[in-house]
Formats: sequence, C-alpha cells, structure tokens
Amino acid sequence: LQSEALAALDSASDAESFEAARVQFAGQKKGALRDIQKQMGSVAGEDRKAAGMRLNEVKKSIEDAVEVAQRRLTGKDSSGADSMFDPTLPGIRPIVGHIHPITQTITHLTEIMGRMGFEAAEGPEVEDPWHNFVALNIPDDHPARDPLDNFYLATAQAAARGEEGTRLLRSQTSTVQIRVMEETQPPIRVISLGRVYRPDDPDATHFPMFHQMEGLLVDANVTMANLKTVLRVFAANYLGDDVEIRFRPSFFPFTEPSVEVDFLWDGTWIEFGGAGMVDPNVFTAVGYDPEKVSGFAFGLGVERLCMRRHGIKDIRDLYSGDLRFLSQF
Ligand code: FA5
Repeated sequence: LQSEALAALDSASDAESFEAARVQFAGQKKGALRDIQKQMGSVAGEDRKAAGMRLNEVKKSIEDAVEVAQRRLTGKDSSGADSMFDPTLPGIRPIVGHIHPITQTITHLTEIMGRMGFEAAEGPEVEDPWHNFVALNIPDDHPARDPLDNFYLATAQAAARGEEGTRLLRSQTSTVQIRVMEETQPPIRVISLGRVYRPDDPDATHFPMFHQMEGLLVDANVTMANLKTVLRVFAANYLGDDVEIRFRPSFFPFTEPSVEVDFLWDGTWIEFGGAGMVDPNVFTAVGYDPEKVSGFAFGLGVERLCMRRHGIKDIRDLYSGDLRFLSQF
C-alpha cells in the first residue's frame, strides 16, 4: 500500500489526479489507511504494538507525500503559506511618489524669505474684482480687466459690465497684498506664494496656470534701495552669488515707480518678475494714510525661478505629468 500510495502521489500531475490519490489513500472517510486503521482491533494482542507502529510509519510517509505533492502543484503548503517566498532575496522596491519640483521650490523660497523676516500669507484663488483690480488701482475701463485676459467665472459680458458678484481666478498674487493690508496695520513684511491663472498660450516660458511669489514690505521711510537690496539678496541666495540680474523701468498701476526684474540665462535676459514702490492710491484703498507709510512690493514667477535654478528649458515639462521628467527632482 505504501509504495502504491507514494507512487500515485508522486506522479500526480494536476489538481485532479492529486485529489484522487489523496482521497484513495489518505481520505478521512474511505481512504485505504483509514480501512487498515479500522482493522487494527482484530490484530492479536501480542502483534498489536508492532502493527500499530508500522501503521503509524506508513501513515506518516503518506501524509508527507501528500504535503510534498500539494506544494509541488500549488506552490503553497497546507497552511496556505507561499513556499516560494525566500526572505533572503533582495526585495522589490515599491514605487514611492515624491514632492513636485514646484512645491519643493515654494518651500525653498519661503525659507529664504523667512530668513529675511518675511512671513507667509495666503489668499483665495477665486477672487473678486475689488482685490484683483480696483484696490490695486486698476480702474473699470483698464485693459488688464479684459475678459480675454482673465478667467472670469461669471459670463464675460457680465464681467465686462462690472456686475455685482463677478468672480475670477486671480491673475496675480498682488491680491494678497490688499487682503493683508485690509486686516493688518503696518509695519508689514509678508510673502505670498500661490497659483495664478491667465489665458496665455503655452510656450517655453508661459503656462495658463503658474505660481507667483508676492512680497510686500510696509513701514515708515521704505525706499527703492531697500527693494533692490532684498531682491538682490534673494536672487543670490536662490540662484547663486554669480547670478546677473537687472532692473528695467516699467509700469504697474499699483506701484510707482515700477521696475521689471530680469536674470541672465544662456546669454538672454529672462524676466522673472515685476516690482516697485506701493502706489499711494493702493494705501488709500486699504485705509492707510499714504503720507505716513511707504512700502515696496514685488511679484516673481516661481516656475521661471525653478527653471533657471534647475536648468529646465520648457515650463510645459513641469506640468506634463511625465514621471521620467519629474522623478529627476
Ligand atoms: C505681475 O503679475 C505683477 N503683479 C507683479 C508685481 C507685483 C509688480 C508687485 C509690482 C508689484 P507680471 O504680469 O509681469 O506682473 O508677472 C510677473 C511674473 O510672472 C513675470 O515676470 C513672469 O516671471 C511670471 N509670468 C507671467 N505670466 C506667466 C505665464 N503665463 N507663465 C509663467 N510665468 C508667468
């Protein structure tokens, strides 16, 4: 019986033949072993001990063969554990996500400005015309309010008519300047980093959604020299001591005088932000006395800073969602 059982189990090539052999020899109800066990009662007293030992031997070897055959056919032992698992082999590293380069940049910029005493402030991405335009000295008929240059959430016609309740996706973080000044008295020293939206056609340096870092400092006797110092120290910290930057005279409705700030990259001047001294009309709009306070503000493109630091040539790569690109940062 033993050799017959072992041969049958050993040659079982699929689940069916294995199960048939298992039931035939080791089945609990009608198996051959069970039959022999039942007959043990009729063995004469002096032979019973030897017969019992022999039976146990055979039983054990058949049960072992069942186990071996099962493992061979399923890769699992009778407890269901995977016998193919080898804990000494090196593991497969799971794919873990990481922080997006722009988020990393935001953390880095916040840290640099924090060292210069600027605290982070936040404002909503869905704004009203008061914070995005009016308080920033951008009157109703100003071209910057054109529905073609903004993402209005109401209809373009309603926005053009300046109707109550109009909302838009903010086109600049300068909105946060207004919100901070409405709620706080000077001295003020804040930055605000966040998303802004413009219907610009995407190219290597433009994207319809991008980030800005706004800075605002209000105190007594603030000068343009203070502004230039802060921007130069910032640029040297983030881009390196050898970075070349320049200030060009410019115009923004909410600053006077205004400048555009560029850095040199591969022989080309790239604009990375606008800045200037806060316009007296802005101070009046938030309830400050322009005779008593002065201040500077700036708004820098976060993507362009990140691109310059990491040598990224096309802003669209940052938002393609391509992990081969993103996982390099
Ligand atoms: C402004 O948005 C002003 N609010 C900046 C400012 C703040 C001036 C405070 C004075 C005082 P501007 O439209 O130039 O300015 O945008 C600022 C920067 O945002 C640009 O220099 C550029 O770096 C970045 N930027 C503008 N449009 C895009 C775009 N479509 N994609 C990526 N970056 C952009």
